[in-house]
Amino acid sequence: MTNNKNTKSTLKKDINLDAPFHVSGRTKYVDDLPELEGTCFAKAYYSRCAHGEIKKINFSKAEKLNGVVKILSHKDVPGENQIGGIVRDEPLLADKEVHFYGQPILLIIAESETIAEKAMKLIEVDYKEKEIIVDPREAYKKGSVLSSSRTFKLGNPTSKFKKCAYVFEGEADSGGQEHLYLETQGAYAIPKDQGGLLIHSSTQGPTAVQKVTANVLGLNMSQVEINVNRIGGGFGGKEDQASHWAALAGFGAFITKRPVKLILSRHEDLQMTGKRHPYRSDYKIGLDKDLKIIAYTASFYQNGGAAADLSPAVLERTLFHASNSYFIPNIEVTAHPCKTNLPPNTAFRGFGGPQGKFVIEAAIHRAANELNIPAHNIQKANLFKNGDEFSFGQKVENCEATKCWNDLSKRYELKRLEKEIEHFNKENKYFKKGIALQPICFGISFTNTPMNNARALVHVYNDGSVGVSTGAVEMGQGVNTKMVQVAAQAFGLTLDKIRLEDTNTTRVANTSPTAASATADLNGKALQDACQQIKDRILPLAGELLKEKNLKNISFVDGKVKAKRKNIDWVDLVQTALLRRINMSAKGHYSTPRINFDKKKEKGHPFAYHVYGNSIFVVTLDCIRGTYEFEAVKIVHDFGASMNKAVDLGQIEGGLVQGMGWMTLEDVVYNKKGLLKSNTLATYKVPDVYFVPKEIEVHFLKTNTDNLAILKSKAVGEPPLMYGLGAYFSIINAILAFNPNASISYDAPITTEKILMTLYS
Ligand code: MTE
Ligand code: LUZ
Ligand code: MOS
Repeated sequence: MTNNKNTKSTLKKDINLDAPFHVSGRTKYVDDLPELEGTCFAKAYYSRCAHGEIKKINFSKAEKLNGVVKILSHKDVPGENQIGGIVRDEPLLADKEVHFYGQPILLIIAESETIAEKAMKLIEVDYKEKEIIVDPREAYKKGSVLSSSRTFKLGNPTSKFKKCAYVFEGEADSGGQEHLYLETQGAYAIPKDQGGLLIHSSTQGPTAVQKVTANVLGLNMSQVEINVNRIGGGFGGKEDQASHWAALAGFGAFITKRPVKLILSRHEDLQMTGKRHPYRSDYKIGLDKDLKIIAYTASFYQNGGAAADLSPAVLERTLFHASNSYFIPNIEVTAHPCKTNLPPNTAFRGFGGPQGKFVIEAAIHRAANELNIPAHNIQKANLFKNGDEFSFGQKVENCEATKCWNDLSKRYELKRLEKEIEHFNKENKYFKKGIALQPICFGISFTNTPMNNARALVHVYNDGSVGVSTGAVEMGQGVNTKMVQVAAQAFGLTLDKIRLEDTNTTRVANTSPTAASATADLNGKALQDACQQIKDRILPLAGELLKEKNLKNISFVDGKVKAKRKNIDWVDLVQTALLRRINMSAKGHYSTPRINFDKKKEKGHPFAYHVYGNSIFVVTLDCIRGTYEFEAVKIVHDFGASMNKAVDLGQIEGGLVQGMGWMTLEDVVYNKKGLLKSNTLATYKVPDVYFVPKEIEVHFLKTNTDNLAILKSKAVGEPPLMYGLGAYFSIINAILAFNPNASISYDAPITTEKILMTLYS
């Protein structure tokens, strides 16, 4: 996988070890696994009704089709017909009722995918339709919720509004977003002897898959092995929702005793799986005459879809990030998880954070527009400083918000840029430029404290090479490269000596999903622990061989083990150690220190640290056609001490563009019947090479603070997505330059149609 001749020549620090394999098509995904003899192919037959009672199912014709091996329903589930994680509210296969268009009802197992597809067309299901709800506000009004509402509060906003010089209130809505991982959901389940099961799954959460599969099959978790080589993107969509397909494949294999492969087509994946949660929200913001935000309240109506999935956790993060980068002394934010008849919405890069931030940014923009000042004057006046308090009680520490802001505005000459834009807008009637600044502040750690732990298994082999297993799943974010770097650094070896193994539940158990941007921190620190244990075991031997009494003087560098005067080859030390019967394998463990959260009080210190940054967006809008071009996005980002600039820069660029897409192009549209209308890439627009800003400049902020990040290299996966909000506000500002009286409705995405309507509103 990673240690291959082709990567040996490029053993620089700042590379992604996977890149040569990706670009030459040699990377293997689940569907690329060679098929074992006797492999069957499965398809899930899904509901064509968004809410209803199942009156009759007829699959007798399908069952008789030549090549159909078996058709299974909920009645055949040997264990519990239940896959819900946080709330037990989602069946593996629907029984009496269906709750969304796309919900699996039957599992068809056939000799080929084509036969399974043919069988699908012969199945008839009669439904008695019930009322369909697709809007979260309507759901909330009708008492249709997934779990309880939550409120975070600091100070007393209600009493403070009266004292504010300016108070504004309104609504702000943001839309869903399709993950569009390149590899669709899928799994390949293989029966093992003694009733065991091996499942190759495209998942971010191998342990979640193992748990769900064992539960539906009535097996012990120890009988179910999950293997993940890597996945072709997840973006949160496979944190929880890969389990459904793996459990179905496992179900098929368990019943037929044959290997079963289930891979969703793109169309099925789009219709059947959940997406980013759309939110509808109300806000009220109060400022004093110096533009300090004195009070803020917001209510969030989260469109959770038909089952809880990760919605309660996503909801929580919306509250954790409801004030973005700003200190608000009086704040009260409430979020409602609403149950609708859409596919269960799920984790998506940012995990509710972007939705929370959109509302405070809309509130600030609204205030700025009414006061006829740039929004960045308000943003800047309220940035977090050390010692401030978050609404949930954590104190602000090692805050880089102002540093990022000042560095950005100086480095990219904000004042000059504003003047240029003003000038351009005076000179041009039908082309207008808009500028927006977008700071970010994102908390690193699973907000559910117990999830912040990881383990790693390290073997040092006789030839001095090293095998590493962790709970981390590589999904394009470069975590494998980072793990290789950590092990190489610990032993003083070159990267080619380290092999990163598949992620497998029999080598590393009870793992948290690869999520919350914390994977490199958690697994990397567990890996460091394992390496240190091995080093501690061989240090006395090294001391003996090097004739060095003070073991602190011994270091592991450049393939050597060095003391002051003498050194030996790493390989020689390893071989001697093995002859002396020293254990050269170790299991490392890490659990994040200090963090805690009390859900009763809604107070605590949930995050190991925060990541900060700031960005400038400049867009040029064609006010006749409603089209636009992003001229430049410039960023100053707090990476801590980046351990791999290539990987980290890739995360910033990818996250940024994904966030911009969410705010502008990507419009997830369901009709009133719960059918997804934006169900192809012709009707669901995502950023392409023409959309990407002509210039993206990223400056690595110099910081030297201590933090809990791996090698002080801060988590980078999700934070940059939130820069994307700047795309929305820069377009709005260009619209306002054309029509200062335009009526702004703060409902993202701002598609070209909406731009035109707003320009002439
Ligand atoms: N980058 C790529 N290329 N593909 C992905 O699927 N997922 C994102 C981010 N970057 C993703 C990605 C999400 S949602 C998260 S939480 C982090 O990567 C997870 O990985 P990390 O914890 O190693 O940052
Ligand atoms: N998943 C999760 C996440 O279970 N808890 C989190 O806090 C989180 N944050 C971001 C992304 N996924
Ligand atoms: Mo990312 S939303 O934590 O998978």
